[in-house]
Amino acid sequence: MRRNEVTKHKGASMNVHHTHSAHTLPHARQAATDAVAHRYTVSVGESHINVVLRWNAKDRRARLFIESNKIETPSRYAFRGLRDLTHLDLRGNMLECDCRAKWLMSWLKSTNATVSDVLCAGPEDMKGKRLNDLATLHNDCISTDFVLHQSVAAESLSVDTFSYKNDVYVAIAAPAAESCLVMEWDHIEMNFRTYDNITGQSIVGCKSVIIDNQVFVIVAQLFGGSHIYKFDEDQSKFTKFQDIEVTKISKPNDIEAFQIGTEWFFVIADSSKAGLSTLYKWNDKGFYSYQSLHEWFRDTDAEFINLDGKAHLILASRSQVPVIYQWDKSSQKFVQNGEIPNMEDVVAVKAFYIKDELYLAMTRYIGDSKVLKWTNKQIMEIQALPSRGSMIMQPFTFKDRYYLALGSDYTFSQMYLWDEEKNLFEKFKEAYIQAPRSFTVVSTDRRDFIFASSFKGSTQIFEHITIDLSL
Ligand SMILES: [Ca+2]
Repeated sequence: MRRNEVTKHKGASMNVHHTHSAHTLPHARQAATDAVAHRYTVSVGESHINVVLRWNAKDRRARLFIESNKIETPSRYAFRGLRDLTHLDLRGNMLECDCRAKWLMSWLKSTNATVSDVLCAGPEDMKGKRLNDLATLHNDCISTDFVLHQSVAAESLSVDTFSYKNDVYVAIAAPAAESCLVMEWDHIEMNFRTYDNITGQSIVGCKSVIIDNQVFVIVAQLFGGSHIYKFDEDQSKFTKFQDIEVTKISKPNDIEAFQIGTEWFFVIADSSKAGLSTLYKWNDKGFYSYQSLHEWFRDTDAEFINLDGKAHLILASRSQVPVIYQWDKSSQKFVQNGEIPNMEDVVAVKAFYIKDELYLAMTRYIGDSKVLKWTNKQIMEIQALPSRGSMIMQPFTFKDRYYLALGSDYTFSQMYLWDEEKNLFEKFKEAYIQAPRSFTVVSTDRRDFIFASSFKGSTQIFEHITIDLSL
């Protein structure tokens, strides 16, 4: 009697009863086809599975019939070793077409065997579909997570990143350490390591700008004025490049750097009653104050948006709703041309795109932070997210997934994930960060990180990882 691969399962934990074998087939038929059939009942717990394997030695064809059982999730090793399988009948089973069936979907595409209809019995949204026809299962059965990669023992406010000559750097404003901590990605250790320390006094912001292949870091301080440092390649460190004229700045809260046409600018948002948010312009020798914006408004954040080729600037403030400026080409200045109504007391504003549509994330310390959609000169509220002591709500994208990190000074910070069907952000994960002030995305060596700054603890670096749910 010929043995075949199925009998190898005899040693497994399944209880196999060999109920019929070759000699039970009519002699005439066996002679004609030189085929043998093995019929098994495989008992797995309370269930019994009927298996018939027909093997034809002449043409080396194997036909496997496991139809009309209650198979829900066949093992990915089920057909391993059955190289000569030419027919597979899986009809009448109770197949669960969840991620565990992904291998079967792929196998159906690659096998040369003739396979019966493989109908899904579940989950609910898959009922009645032919697995043979499907190309993907549940977002390709990929899930994601954020895991702690590294902690930096420094309290921090802003975090900014730049790349220079194939290396990736991060500039962290660390007020307690009195420095802009410059870190570099170490391609060998796979960690961020300290590269340089730009020392200062009460540093609240470190913003990098690369102009004509030169790296500058704008260092905003509460006391002692603000300065610009330049990367000195010979010394492999940053050296002071210029002092910024700050007569109108008294409490810098944010720095935003951007280009309009070929010209470089940065704006400092000033959050004191006595200060003025100020626009600075690059003139090939340095940055010089160019335009005063928004007097007496305790500004919290500036955001630059290039909308249909037109430069816009949004300034959020403690004392009124956010205002929108547009760049006026003839006067070469920003001109106020609108505001965002019903949005008092915004502490941070971030613009982001989801599939070419422009959105704004408006952070509020207490009450609801808001997601707004900006279409054809109209700004509409899309979603309200409860804020508990929130200083930052940061949109970001990894691997075509859109996230929103909403910080909290009182409780866990929330990571939200964009739901493409609902067109809303859904809760995704919580992370505990003491007094988060910024979330900054850094990608290097095909790895994605998010730096969570902390005003009262260590700066935490989370890595975005993907998980294959079909395994
Ligand atoms: Ca900003």
